[in-house]
Amino acid sequence: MTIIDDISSAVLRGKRKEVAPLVQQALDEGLDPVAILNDGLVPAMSVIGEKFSAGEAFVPEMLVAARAMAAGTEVLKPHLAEAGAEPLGKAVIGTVRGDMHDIGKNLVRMMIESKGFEVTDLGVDVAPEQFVTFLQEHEDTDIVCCSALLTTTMPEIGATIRAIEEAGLRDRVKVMVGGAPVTQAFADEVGADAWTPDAGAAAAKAVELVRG
Ligand code: B1M
Repeated sequence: MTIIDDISSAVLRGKRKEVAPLVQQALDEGLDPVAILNDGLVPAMSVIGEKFSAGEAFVPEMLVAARAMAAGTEVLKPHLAEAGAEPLGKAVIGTVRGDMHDIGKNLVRMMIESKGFEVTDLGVDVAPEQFVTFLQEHEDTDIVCCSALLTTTMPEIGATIRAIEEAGLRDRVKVMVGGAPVTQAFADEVGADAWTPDAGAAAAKAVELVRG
């Protein structure tokens, strides 16, 4: 068993108190923070999701695994940030209305921050009007990021984009979308500027969007 396996196993078992020291140990051993994230923490959540689909795990197990993962990402956070990066732009992020999943959204936030963006996190269950109000109050926002994890909440991405259009703000901002069920085809359908499959790609795309 490698330390990466130990990290995955601890997340899967929902052992929050084991995860943080293991992640710290992996960092101390010189492992790449992005590898710890992508090879240790993230795959464990996929396994718990498959187990949930198969009826072998239930909401409480998903919840404790999510908390364990959050303990690990907290330790990683400062290491994912590039020291001294110049502010590149401003973004606002949220998980759409009706959706409480925030792990992926938090990773996207962290990775975009690590590129030097100032990111305001509106949290989960964010209504289209909340995004609009934020944009009205923060005219210098460059990018709106919407995350959705449920097929039932994906349409809220479209509703958010429509609300931004109706408020006359659409030409002022770029809209990025993502989350497990969200696809490029869906992004095209709802008129988003960009879809990316993961947090790393989202950060790279954010840079590309502000650099034009
Ligand atoms: Co939920 N859940 N869940 N859940 N949950 C899923 C999403 C599900 C696929 C599980 C399954 O059935 N296999 C399923 C959805 C099915 C569907 O819609 N077709 C599901 C369900 C059904 C539910 C409930 C309805 C269960 C119930 O109550 N009966 C319920 C809904 C609650 C609600 O939101 N209203 C529910 C609740 C929960 C918990 C609260 C227990 C917990 C969330 C805790 C939390 O987030 N704080 C939870 C969890 C943990 C999961 C799974 C297991 C893991 C999600 C996760 O964190 N993945 C998930 C199964 C799965 O995804 N395999 C599941 C790890 C994370 C790093 O990945 O979020 O995909 P992800 O983010 C990625 C990319 O998608 C992307 O980058 C991230 C990192 O690289 N990305 C973006 C995300 N946002 C992006 C935005 C971008 C770009 C990329 O641009 C802006």
